[in-house]
Amino acid sequence: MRKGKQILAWAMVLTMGLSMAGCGKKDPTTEASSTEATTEATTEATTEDLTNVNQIQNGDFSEELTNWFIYTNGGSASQSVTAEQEMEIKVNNPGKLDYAVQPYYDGFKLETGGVYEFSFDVYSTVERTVHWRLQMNGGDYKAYADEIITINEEKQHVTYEFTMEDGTDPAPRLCVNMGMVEGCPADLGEHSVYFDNFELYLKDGSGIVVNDTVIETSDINVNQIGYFPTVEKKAVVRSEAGTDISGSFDVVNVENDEVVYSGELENSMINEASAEQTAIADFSELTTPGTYKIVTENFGESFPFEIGEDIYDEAFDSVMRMFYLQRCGEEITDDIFGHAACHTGTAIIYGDTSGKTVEVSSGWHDAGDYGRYTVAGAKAVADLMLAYEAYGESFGDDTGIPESGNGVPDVLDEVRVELEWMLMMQDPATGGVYHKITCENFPESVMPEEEVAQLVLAPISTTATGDFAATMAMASRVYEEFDSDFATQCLNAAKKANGYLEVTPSDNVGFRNPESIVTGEYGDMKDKDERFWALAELYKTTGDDAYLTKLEEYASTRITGGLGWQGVGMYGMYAYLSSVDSSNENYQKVEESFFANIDSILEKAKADAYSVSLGANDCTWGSNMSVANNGMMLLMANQLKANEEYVNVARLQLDYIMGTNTNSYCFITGFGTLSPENPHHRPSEVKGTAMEGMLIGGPDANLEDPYAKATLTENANAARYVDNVQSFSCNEITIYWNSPLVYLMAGVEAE
Ligand code: 9MR
Ligand code: ZN
Repeated sequence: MRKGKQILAWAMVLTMGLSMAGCGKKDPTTEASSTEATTEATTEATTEDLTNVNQIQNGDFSEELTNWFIYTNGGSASQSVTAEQEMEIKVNNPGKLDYAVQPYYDGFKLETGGVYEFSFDVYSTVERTVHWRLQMNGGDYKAYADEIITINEEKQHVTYEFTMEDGTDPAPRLCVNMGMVEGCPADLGEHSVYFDNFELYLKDGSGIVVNDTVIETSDINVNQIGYFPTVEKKAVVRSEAGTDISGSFDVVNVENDEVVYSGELENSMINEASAEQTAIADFSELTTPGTYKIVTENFGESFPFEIGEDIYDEAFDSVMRMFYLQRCGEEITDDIFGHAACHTGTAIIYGDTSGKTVEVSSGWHDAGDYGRYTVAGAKAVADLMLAYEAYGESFGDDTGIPESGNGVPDVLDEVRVELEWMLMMQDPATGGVYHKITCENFPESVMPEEEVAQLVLAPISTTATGDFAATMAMASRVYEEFDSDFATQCLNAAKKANGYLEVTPSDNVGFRNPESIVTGEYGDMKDKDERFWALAELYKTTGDDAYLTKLEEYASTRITGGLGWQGVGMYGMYAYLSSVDSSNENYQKVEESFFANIDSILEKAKADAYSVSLGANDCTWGSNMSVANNGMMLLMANQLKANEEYVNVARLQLDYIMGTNTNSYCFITGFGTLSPENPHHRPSEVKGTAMEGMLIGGPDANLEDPYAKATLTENANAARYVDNVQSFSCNEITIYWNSPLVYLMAGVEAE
């Protein structure tokens, strides 16, 4: 309700100082400014006078529920605005957790050293406690200011003054825990709580510490890990759009400071995706192994990099080991990330009333969360198996996983962990495959064995079933030489899944999260590409004409989609082109679509100063996966029709991932001079250090989390990246982002 409409009877005024619990983590804001553009935005915002501005927009509910939302975790409640313009939270079931019911508001900031006053009005139909919090929105959710208060039928005005002491947070969350909060009556039944006039004022900004700790980026970006001796080598020099970049550059040996190569900066242009002036320093002619940096007179110097033969070995092992560390259901051995077996309980089936429970152990945790999702897992195993099929010599049996030394390449031991889980995801009765197994909600920042809520199998989907059939058929081919019984089991499972697809037409809606399940949806309305892929792999493995007939039917239509968890058309086309006879009726058509995608990748890479194949406006959630996928597709194209250009541009995609990008980041944790330190990855959050060898999602032009929205709006598309734990849309990791990286790294090394 708008202020002034009603005189409130203030029941109590609470003003307290605040002691902030030290958390041992770095100041999130000092980590936030990864580019110059971000730094400027932060400084500008800091100097703005906020003292007379209520930072809680629509805190009076005059615009209904605009900006207000509700989160539930085991509780249930409804949120509405009354005729008196108050927010009513009708709690039907307070659940068990204190945050089982939690209305919230995002979109304000708290600056270090600022003195704030927070206030609101509240009353309730029953006497109970609630816990309001101004908290970090992610990570360990630490409270910057919070209080448990007792409320009842009498309206009270809550006021709280505090000094922000623990680092600026540009995107905190205001929320009220309304579940089973400490001090609540045990028999808390259905009731309503009414809120109004939320206000947050900066009372005194004189003590605000302007953030001067910025991330050290570079204006000369290179592959921070390095280059093979005889490949194309390019650094990208940048400056403000419209300025001139010219002159010479030197390559300096960092061990003795000697200039080993000099050249001229070329191709000064405005690079659309990063909205900056760029030029190229080409030092391909330098082939002598060593450690170097690029030095210029006007644009500073680059981070160091190596030229050599074995430069990627360590990173490759680490990127592979990530899968071991993501394993579920078994004890993990590692100095830092070791843990007890997790998710060992049985699962219930969503919607099943018989009380049946199912054993669904093993597999890999998907990402920064501990869900296991079929379409995501299928993409990951497909990439790894394709990498093994194409570049088997890159994979040894001695990488230090428990199965090392068993005579089977470690990559296949690792993939089998996921395949064994996938086999348990198949409904034995119908052959259909459950879409995912997760708890209803994402867990807090805990180690996996501490996520002990009930596991639920989400409904069967045709996309999961199609991907399952395709990858099981692939597995049957790949494992035949090592374990023919297992290969047969995989093939039978693939056939059974395909049988399910035959009797289950597409509904053009696909999987949707049931209301009670809020974990990753991996929605996909189109399953034609999955069906096509399944048939193509079944045909490739068996050579059975029964599959070919149906496969050709699909092939005669337009197949779209890349190498994603959603669009899988390129996997299908690759399987088709590598197994069907080229004299077949639709071969040429499939070949044309496959290579049209390849040409488009080449074209985009050519247009971008960093040679990245994303396209100026096509930087989405997990953009680094798209880059790795594109590199992988080029190498797949090279497998079909050898072409040096494909291999070269694939390598340039790896250069981008390893540092030749506008953000100056090597996007693989633990490698390069500047790499992400605050991934949205629960084990890394718990241990306070980033697990190594994980490919981070990367810039997302669509700003899909509150932290990204608060800090990156001013940035160009390609620069919409921040190394912050709260930014799950930029800074998470997944198994299916690492997997195309494995293919890409194995491929550029082998070719
Ligand atoms: O990688 C997924 C990305 O393409 C989607 O845009 C996004 C939102 O639906 O979800 C991503 O997948 C997340 C999944 O839903 C849950 N586990 C973490 C995944 C990576 O962020
Ligand atoms: Zn687990």
